[in-house]
Amino acid sequence: MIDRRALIAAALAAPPLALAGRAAAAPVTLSKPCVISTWDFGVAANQAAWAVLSKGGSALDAVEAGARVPEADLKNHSVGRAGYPDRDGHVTLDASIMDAAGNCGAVAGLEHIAHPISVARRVMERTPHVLLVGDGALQFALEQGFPREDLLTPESRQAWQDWLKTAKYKPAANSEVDTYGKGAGGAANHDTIGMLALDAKGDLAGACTTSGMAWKLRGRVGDSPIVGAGLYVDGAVGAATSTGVGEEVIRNVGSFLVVELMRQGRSPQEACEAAVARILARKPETKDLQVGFLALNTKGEVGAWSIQRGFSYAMADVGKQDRLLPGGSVY
Ligand code: SD4
Repeated sequence: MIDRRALIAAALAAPPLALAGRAAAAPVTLSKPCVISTWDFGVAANQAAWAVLSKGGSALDAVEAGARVPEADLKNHSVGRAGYPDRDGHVTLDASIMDAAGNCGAVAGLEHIAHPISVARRVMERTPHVLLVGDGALQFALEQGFPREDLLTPESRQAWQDWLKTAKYKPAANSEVDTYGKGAGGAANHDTIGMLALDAKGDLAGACTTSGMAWKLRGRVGDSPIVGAGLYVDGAVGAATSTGVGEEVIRNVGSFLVVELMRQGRSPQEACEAAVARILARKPETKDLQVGFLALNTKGEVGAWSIQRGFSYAMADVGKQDRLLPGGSVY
């Protein structure tokens, strides 16, 4: 007799035919050291990370240096300064950082500090904790000497005021690309940079930083500062990061899932595809949203896959430092 539980388990494990997806770019293997990042603005971030890696620097230093680039970029309305605010006009930032040994630090709902990734690193290195939130994260950052600044630029304020006219909240897929470099009035309401690096010594590290969903409810925290959701690194296996609607990633502990699938023998590409399939299988409505995963293993093999077309990722190694590729997607 057929084991019903085994059948259900098999159905959940394998994506239905309809989810077979568009062809991914041919799997890429980078040489050590290397760095990969989400979205078009990952190219500039990778170049800063490459400056560290190419001199023999650590993956951890590289991802921090790289993540600081979009955090400071006024054209980027989804990371750091100039990020779009929450529903009430507050720019609140989420970030996490993790190394090969499992050390990690994160901040969530941090206001007034332009480089949350560096505050996350201080949480990792100078406190016994992993995650600081809100006013406590701000207090810690100020104590650590980070300057207090107003991060809401005139363009982002204008975009928020335009949004207030209708105040409809609906995450838009791929806003990271659509609104990059655009001024007020963009429909963007999510964005993130996730970066994964492998250094010359063979150590992995990752960083993830975002202003989260634009126009979010005050207090909303996405996947980016949640270790295991927006970012996960296991030095013996690989690293993964995510972008898109964080709620769906948190529900499925997405980056941890990708790393665990790699641990079980899947390639980074297969692991990203399986994690997206899991999200869709558990909640079919997510087909109208965007979630993307990026993964890198200890051999330098890369994976990238998303629900919707339009996800892009950037790569740098000794061969070329400004590669930008389309990620494969289910739809
Ligand atoms: C969040 N995952 O806060 C982030 C947003 C994002 O591309 O990645 N946008 O849910």
